[in-house]
Amino acid sequence: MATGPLPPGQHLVKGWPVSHYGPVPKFRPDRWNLQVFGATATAEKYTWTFEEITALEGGTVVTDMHCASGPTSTGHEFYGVPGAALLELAPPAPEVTHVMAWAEYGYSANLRLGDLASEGTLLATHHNGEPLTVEHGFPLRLVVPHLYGYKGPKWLRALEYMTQDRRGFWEERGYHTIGDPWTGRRHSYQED
Ligand SMILES: Nc1nc2c(c(=O)[nH]1)N[C@H]1C(S)=C(S)[C@@H](COP(=O)(O)O)O[C@H]1N2
Ligand SMILES: [Mo]
Repeated sequence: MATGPLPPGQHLVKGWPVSHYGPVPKFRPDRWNLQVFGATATAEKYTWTFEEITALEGGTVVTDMHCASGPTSTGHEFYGVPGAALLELAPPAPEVTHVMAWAEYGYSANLRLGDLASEGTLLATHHNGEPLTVEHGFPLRLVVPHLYGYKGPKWLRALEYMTQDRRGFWEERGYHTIGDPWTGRRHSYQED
């Protein structure tokens, strides 16, 4: 069952389909880190190991997931570090308006700063009480419940603070720079 009504143009699918572009990366704990770079308040770059990420206080969110190609899957409870908590640990400069979320192999998604700060946005390590499977983004994925799925990079590796908007992977390929399923902001031609 959906946790709420479906956004316009979406259809419900069973289970949790795997959807991404390119291969599934291998997790190498010794080489893995999460970085925050770009326009941080102190101009320094932040780095966490996976161990350090999992030691941070986590939160949960229950959400449906809306792929911009139509399918909506349901019954997702994610656990992980709230985006808002990360913003406190690595404060952005006052001029920051947008964030680029970077994944392995150069996948990226741009967000408004408010999307990252939003209640519900998580850097997720767990799904329905289990560690994420590798197909769904283990060790870390971004979950932005109020936006389309392409705004949530699996295999997240970095957040780049930006002082203006810049398009990510799907946003450069015809998808909306905001990517809000509830307000008809799916395709780039719908941008005003
Ligand atoms: N690294 C990476 N993350 C990605 C993608 C991708 O191609 N690469 N696809 C996005 C899209 S379009 C969707 S709909 C969701 C799908 O997540 P799922 O496979 O866990 O259902 O992942 C998003 N995260
Ligand atoms: Mo998608």
